[in-house]
Amino acid sequence: MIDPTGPLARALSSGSIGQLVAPDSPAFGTLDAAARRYVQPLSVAVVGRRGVGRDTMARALCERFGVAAFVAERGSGVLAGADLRVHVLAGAPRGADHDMLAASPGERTVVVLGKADTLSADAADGLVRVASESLGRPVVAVSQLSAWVTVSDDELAFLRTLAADGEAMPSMSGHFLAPARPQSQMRADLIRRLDAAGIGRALTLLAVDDPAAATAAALTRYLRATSGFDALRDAIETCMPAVAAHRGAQVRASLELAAAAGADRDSVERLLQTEGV
Ligand SMILES: Nc1nc2c(ncn2[C@@H]2O[C@H](COP(=O)(O)OP(=O)(O)OP(=O)(O)O)[C@@H](O)[C@H]2O)c(=O)[nH]1
Ligand SMILES: [Mg+2]
Repeated sequence: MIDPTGPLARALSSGSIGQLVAPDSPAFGTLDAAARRYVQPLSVAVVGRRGVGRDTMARALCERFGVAAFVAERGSGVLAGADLRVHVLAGAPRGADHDMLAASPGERTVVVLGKADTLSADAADGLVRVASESLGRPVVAVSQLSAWVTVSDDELAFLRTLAADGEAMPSMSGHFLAPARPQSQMRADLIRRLDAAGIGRALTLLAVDDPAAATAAALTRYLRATSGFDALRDAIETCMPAVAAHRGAQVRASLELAAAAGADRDSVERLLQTEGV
């Protein structure tokens, strides 16, 4: 670990190593690049099997937490550079999930059961238990779609008319979208943005005049608050010491590389010795 009170830590956290080595030092470029990487926002690689909601998850992580999240395919180069991995499951773990997680840095990986809004609370709890026992690690149930949804006034007004007509979400989305139904564009947009699960929950709230659906803003808040993203934030926080250690190790590797190449070796070796890098 880098001594958090030392000049190297201070230089890294300001993103500038100008106080540590002279600007004309041959090591300046390497160290400067390392310092810039050190202060970049958290980078999160979203991984998992096809169709589990990876793109939606990457977008949700960006929108909710302001991190740089992206989908990484198995074995891709960008995977190795990420600070953190979010592994998305859409049910009990399969062989491919076990394989991917076995090759994943355990302390910097968070496993989530995605699309939890499509499950009853009991079914989600049951799957979380099965998955975490099978993987031997915690699993957080989330809805990556609800996490960053915004319901508009028009959408709520439309949902209200459906609820007033006693329309519930049919078990098949196709029936909701049948050509004979009015407002086909609105219906298609709602399916895409809230999914059948979100529409169903909204209609259930509206049918009993629940204050959670009193306004579009209230319904937006309700869907986001029940997305499991607060628990996901906690799980990500738990990984932060390991992320800091990993970033520190990357800085050390750059310093060692610079010293080995003979670039301002004295200054670099002094940093390596005195900073506990
Ligand atoms: N109900 C619900 N649907 C979701 C959620 N997340 C994603 N989806 C839906 O699942 C489908 C696939 O989502 P994507 O984010 O494209 O999944 P992906 O893993 O990137 O898929 P591929 O790139 O095709 O492998 C889309 O129709 C999403 O709207 C969720 O949290 N809840
Ligand atoms: Mg995708």
